[in-house]
Amino acid sequence: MPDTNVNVSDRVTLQLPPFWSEQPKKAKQLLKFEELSDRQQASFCDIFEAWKRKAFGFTISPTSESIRCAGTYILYSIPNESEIKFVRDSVHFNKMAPKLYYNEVSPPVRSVLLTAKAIGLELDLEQINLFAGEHLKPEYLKINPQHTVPTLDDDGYYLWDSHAINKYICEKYGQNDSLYPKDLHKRGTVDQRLFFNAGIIQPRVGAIVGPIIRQGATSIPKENADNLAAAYDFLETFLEGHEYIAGDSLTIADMSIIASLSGIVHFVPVAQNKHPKLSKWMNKMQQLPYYVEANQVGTDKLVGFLQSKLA
Ligand SMILES: N[C@@H](CCC(=O)N[C@@H](CS)C(=O)NCC(=O)O)C(=O)O
Repeated sequence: MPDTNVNVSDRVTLQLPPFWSEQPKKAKQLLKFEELSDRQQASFCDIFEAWKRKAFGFTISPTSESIRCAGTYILYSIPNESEIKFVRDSVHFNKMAPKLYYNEVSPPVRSVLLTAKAIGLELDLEQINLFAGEHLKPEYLKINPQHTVPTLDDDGYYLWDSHAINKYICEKYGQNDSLYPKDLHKRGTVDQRLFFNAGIIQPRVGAIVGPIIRQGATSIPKENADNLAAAYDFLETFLEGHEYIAGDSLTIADMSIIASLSGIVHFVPVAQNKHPKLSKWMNKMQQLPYYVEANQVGTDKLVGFLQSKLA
């Protein structure tokens, strides 16, 4: 951390580390974050964090990194080469939290909630009542003609499908690439697991849950349960020699797959003897500090609902 000298007032002055003098002289001129060198951007983020802590306490988010990535201009002036002045009014925190149309009962929604928590991204949550058909209203169809949740609204850019959203928010708002690695081989494996979730797990879970929710089914056909259990077998092999679904560290593949499985395993159990690695991984995921809020609450609602419908 560079030395910072923070005075909280409408204009906040911070001491700059010496290398800031590399900045071509633009005295008293307002600059855009994008105009800084990489080194200055990194330093600015540290300084900005310190300023936020002092000015607003620890809870404010999104992070300085996300402000940078959001392309929001942070205006400042350099009246001399050793200090920086923030113009508080020019930093619009509230405008910057992307909106997520969501319903926590939905597994793909919960995968996004998990990812957002992991990268410290605050989301402006807007509840969509699927049972009341709010996702079929014209205003929702306008932003997502596929009428699914989750849908992200990032300053007027609309994106749906949880896998696409998770990749997007990690790239744009993540502090580093740990959840969605830039290394091609690591990323390739994460993508493969995401497609496995989208192409194999989600449809197999949907084949069980859909008829219960939409067609009044009161039991789970054995064939559908077996199909899903076969996907558990694949996951068991993915975890061979690895702690996480796509390798040795937590990625968005873990978020997607835990959100898909956490509810349905109450009805199509993961067998401890047949799937020891999958069981262990699920237990580990439950230890994430934000797990209860981001995934457990919605899972419990889904499980309760399904239980009430099954004979
Ligand atoms: N592949 C999509 C699946 C999204 C999806 O099917 N969401 C369900 C809730 S779990 C939904 O919105 N269903 C309402 C509909 O399809 O009309 C994703 O990962 O986001």
